[in-house]
Amino acid sequence: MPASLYSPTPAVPPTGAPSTVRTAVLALLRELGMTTIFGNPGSTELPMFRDFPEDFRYVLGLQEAGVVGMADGYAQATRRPAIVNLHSAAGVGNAMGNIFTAFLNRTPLVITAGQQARSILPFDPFLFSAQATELAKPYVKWSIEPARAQDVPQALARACYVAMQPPCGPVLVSIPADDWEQPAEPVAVRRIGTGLRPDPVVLAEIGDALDASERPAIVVGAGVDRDGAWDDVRALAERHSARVWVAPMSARGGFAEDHPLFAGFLPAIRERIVQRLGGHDLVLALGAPAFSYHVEGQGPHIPEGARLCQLIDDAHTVAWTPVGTAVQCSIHLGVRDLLARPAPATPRAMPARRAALPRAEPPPPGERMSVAFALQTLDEVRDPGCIVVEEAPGSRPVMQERLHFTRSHTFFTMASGGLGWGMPATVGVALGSPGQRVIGLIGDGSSMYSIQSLWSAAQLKLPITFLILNNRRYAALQDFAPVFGYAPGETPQGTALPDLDFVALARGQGLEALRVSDANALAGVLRQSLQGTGPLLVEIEVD
Ligand SMILES: Cc1ncc(C[n+]2csc(CCOP(=O)(O)OP(=O)(O)O)c2C)c(N)n1
Ligand SMILES: [Mg+2]
Repeated sequence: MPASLYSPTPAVPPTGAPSTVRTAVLALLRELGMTTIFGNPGSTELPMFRDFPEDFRYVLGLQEAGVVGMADGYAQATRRPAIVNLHSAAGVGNAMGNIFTAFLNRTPLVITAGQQARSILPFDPFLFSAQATELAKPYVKWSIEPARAQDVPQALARACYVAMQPPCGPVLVSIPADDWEQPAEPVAVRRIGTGLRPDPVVLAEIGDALDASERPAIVVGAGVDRDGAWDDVRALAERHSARVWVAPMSARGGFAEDHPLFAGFLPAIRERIVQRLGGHDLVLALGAPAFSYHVEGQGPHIPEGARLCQLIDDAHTVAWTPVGTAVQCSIHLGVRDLLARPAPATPRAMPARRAALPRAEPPPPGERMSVAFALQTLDEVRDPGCIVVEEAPGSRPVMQERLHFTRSHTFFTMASGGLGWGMPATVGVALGSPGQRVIGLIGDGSSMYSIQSLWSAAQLKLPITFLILNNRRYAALQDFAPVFGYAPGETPQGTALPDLDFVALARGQGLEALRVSDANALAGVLRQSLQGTGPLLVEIEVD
């Protein structure tokens, strides 16, 4: 179940002091449990943080992409909304890629952006934001620059409730610098329901279709894990002997990969999805778009003769899904409703288990190890309870074969495809998961989009193992080249990444670091790197 977010206690200012925008906002955030503020400050934010209360924590990111990425990871790990503070148009601009990602991740983020003082706004002042509420659109669910200073606390409360309504996502409040000292009434925290029960008539149709199906498949998306529906989905799959696929580009796991019903991962290519789902007469998509495509495709979206049914919390996705029956709902509530129906009288036969993969071999002497070997080794040495945050696009298909996730809340990546999220998200997930080791599994190219996150990890002394898969290139783009008509062996421009020294980059930001090139040494290095209490970086030289 998602955490219940709101207590019905009114927020009150410190006794005796006049209530200002600042005291009302801080009291509101305190009541909402949002006392960790992710930010990168500028002059317009300095008034916000005067007399910063001791029970609040400011988490500094050295570039705004990292600030939002950290907040995203933290919100996902804690299952609560996170608050972000950015500096004016420049800060929001730097953050935009990860705001886009938070929008697609469905992460509830309340972003405050500093604005110049109201009295000088008519004169296009230095570091103002011309159209502050438009800047982050369309990747915020709601944005506002309140008409009056005294409306700021109320706007923040509303922003928080909007962020938490399914589908969750980022919202933005632009706050002029001179507002903070102005008088404002405290805002009482309200109790807000955030679950969506499915339309019972459509749910019954979907349940009937599932009961009538001879060979059902379930496709799980990030919505399953996000919504705390992992165990219910397993129960549903077992009841119906349904094979379970992970949706294309899913940002979270949704089903134990060692379960006999686990079927594998769907690629983001229409024809291949249809081919892999071939033989199923019903496809039940849970918390997943059906489907996310990465390249053009032709023909049907599902196998001929099959029916698509979908449970998803997003009305837009319901609307664009090209075929079948869909119902908007919270996944845990929808799946519970399916489970509340009587089980089929005669259980279906269990489908065949998927074949095991041959082991990846170490490289011949003098050659770099394969990603398959590196990730197989990681799979063998890490505790399955360890959390992995991944952003290594070219290695993703190999990871899906070699690194197995079997528990809820242990795998995070981004839904958007926008690089620069993984490094800071690793930091945010670790900050939001006390007592757990977090692995950041990041490509050499991806890590460089927000490499400053290493500094935040070092300052916060978080138990993170950054594993940089250094193949000295943008492999994903090189692998993709033939799809776009490149001749075999032709290398696309701008895809070679020579001379990056990740050990030096880490040490320069206060992190311990080491490089491993010897496949025989890898297991020992990894084992060691997963112990201890602080962060460290291991650069793995891969092919
Ligand atoms: C913000 C952003 N810029 C560029 C891209 C295009 N892109 C997709 S994958 C990729 C390469 C990533 O390289 P790396 O992290 O080294 O992983 P590898 O492909 O080598 O496994 C690039 C540049 C993107 N997805 N997002
Ligand atoms: Mg690379």
